[in-house]
Parts: sequence; C-alpha cells; structure tokens
Amino acid sequence: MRAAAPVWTAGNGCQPGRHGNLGGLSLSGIQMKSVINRVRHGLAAALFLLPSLAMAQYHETSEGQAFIQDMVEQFGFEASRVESLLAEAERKESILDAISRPAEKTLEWHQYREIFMRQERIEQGVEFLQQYREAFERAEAEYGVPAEVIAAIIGVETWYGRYKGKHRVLDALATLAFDYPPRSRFFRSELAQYLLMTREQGFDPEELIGSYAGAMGYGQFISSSYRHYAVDFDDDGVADILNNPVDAIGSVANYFRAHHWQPGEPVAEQVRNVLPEDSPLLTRELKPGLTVNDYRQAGLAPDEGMDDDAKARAVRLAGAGGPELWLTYHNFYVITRYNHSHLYAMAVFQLANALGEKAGQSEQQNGVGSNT
Ligand SMILES: [Ca+2]
Repeated sequence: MRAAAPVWTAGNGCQPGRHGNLGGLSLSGIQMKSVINRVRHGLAAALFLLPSLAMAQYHETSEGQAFIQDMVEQFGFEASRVESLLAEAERKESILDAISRPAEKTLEWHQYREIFMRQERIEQGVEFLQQYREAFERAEAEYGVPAEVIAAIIGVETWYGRYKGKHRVLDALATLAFDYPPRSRFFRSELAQYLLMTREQGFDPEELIGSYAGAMGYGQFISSSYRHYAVDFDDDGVADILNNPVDAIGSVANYFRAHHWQPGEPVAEQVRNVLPEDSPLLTRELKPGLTVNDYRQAGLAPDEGMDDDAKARAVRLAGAGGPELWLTYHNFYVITRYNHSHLYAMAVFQLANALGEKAGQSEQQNGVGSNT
C-alpha cells in the first residue's frame, strides 16, 4: 500500500463517523461507565460534562501529552498531527483481552505442532515457494537463508499472507501504549517507531492493519523491526511488507542474516534418549549454553558430524506419542529471535523441512532440475 505523498504533511484530522456511539460523540468504556454512574446518582449536572468527556481521548491524558511532546522534540513531528492521530486512535477491549493469552504459553507441543503442520499449510507453502521462486532464490543467494525457512516463517505467521491481522495498527499500539501498564513502555516506543516508519515509507498511519499487538504484513514485523530490517526487495522505492510478498521475503531473510543465521549449519535434531524433566542438561535459557560434547558425555548421540564444541541446548517436548528430546543448535536460537519460544522455533523448523521435502517431490514430478 503506497499512500499518497501528502499524508504526512497535510495533517489530516479526525474522520467523521469513525466513532459509532452517542450520535458521533466518542466515549471510551471507562468514560462511558463514569457518565452512566453520575446519571444514576442523580447528578443531572453531569450531563453538561458530556461534550468535554466526549473529546477525552489519549491526546488529552498526561501520558498522551508527554508522548506528543517527545515526538515533536525528538523527531520533529508537528504537534497537531500527532495530537490528531492520538485523538483518532480507539481503545479496543479485544486487544487487551488478546494480549493476555498467547498460544505458546497454553499449548503442549503436539497441539501446537498440529496447527502448523497441516497438509493444507504444507501444500500452500509449496505453492508460495513456486509462485515467488525468483524472489526466494535471490533472497537465499543474498542473505544465505534457505527459501523454505523464509517460507515457513511466513507460513506460521500469516499462512503465507492470508491472515495478516484485523486491527488498525494505530488502535493496537495506542491501546497497549496507554491502557496496558505491564508493557506500556515498550508499546509507547513501538507507537513512536510506527509514526516514524509510516513517515519514512509514505504510508497513512491511520490505515495500516495488523495484529492485536501491532505486528504487520506477511512476516508480522513490529514497527521497530520494520524500520531496522524491512527491505525494498523489488526495488520500487518502498519497503512494503504489508502488501508486497517480494519485499516480505527479502525482509524476513534480512532479519535472519542480521540475527546471525549461519548458512549450511544445522538447526536441530531429534535424539533417541529422553532426559528426565529435572535434568540439569535441560537448560532454561533459549540460548544454547552447553556443548555437543556435554550431551555426548551424558550418553546422547548427536549427529556424528557435529563438532564437540558446537553450542547446543536440549529441549524436551510433549509429543503426541510421549516425550521427545531434541538437540537444538545456533540456528534454532536464531529462529527464536523472531519469536521467543522454542515451540515456535520447532514449528518453523519442522514446517521448513516439510516444505523442502514436498517441494523436492513436486519438482521431481514436474521434471524441474532433471538433466533430461
Ligand atoms: Ca518494494
């Protein structure tokens, strides 16, 4: 989506009709309750407060004012422009509900795996690889990240771009920045990054759609990642990972290279033994803290080609047929830089393998890559 150039200079204000309640006046849930309570308590005078309450949005809070001032002083924004954006932002209860229950924390591995390893997701991933073959090959050559790993990330994040979120990014980030105290610092920073990113790319900040946490596009980049890692991979002058799969493919690959993906190195392997749940060899940190030799000494048998001093971390997972033990390596850790969860990284790894296998099969069937 390439927005018209004047978006960031015209300072377009509140769109009429965006707020549905009270005949065009807007009230957040808390403000509404407060009005109702006052009316219930017979304070007729409260009715006179309606017009001013109606305008009381994030831009009128002290936090909102501090945010506006920061954007002006640090980044040279026009105060009126930031103010009108905060006035336009809507508090969404559904966003506050959603942030409290991420799937990684409530599902067992075999349940999580089932979501991402469905036949349909594998088949559509192969189609995605074929459809954008040129971009994948170029990304692999330029960044050293296998095509199927890039495709698996996009497959896990958004089902190859089919589900990129349904919230306005402005609403998501403002709601979490100003109404979610546990992470308000982080989301205020992301809101600032969002305004910077949309200014840089020429997008309208009122228009972009993303996840409940403000993640955008095929690879679900948050605003700071967008600014750091998104690339204009089709060279049309804008890094658009929201609507342009070629830019998204290059951007995911760039993210992995920036987080030190090692081309040709292994990701993870399953070993036959299973360590007890309380084994000291099951380290807590996602970053591999032990070595292949430590696990060899404990009687596990990693691939013979693995160097003794290669960093490794054993992960015990609740598989459908009982506990599984995996040795994970540096590149597995790199996948967790995308989403800090070993279930997530394992899903990406296994989906990438499935895509690689399936793509290989269909190439053989179609005679691609054969010598005849
Ligand atoms: Ca582009």
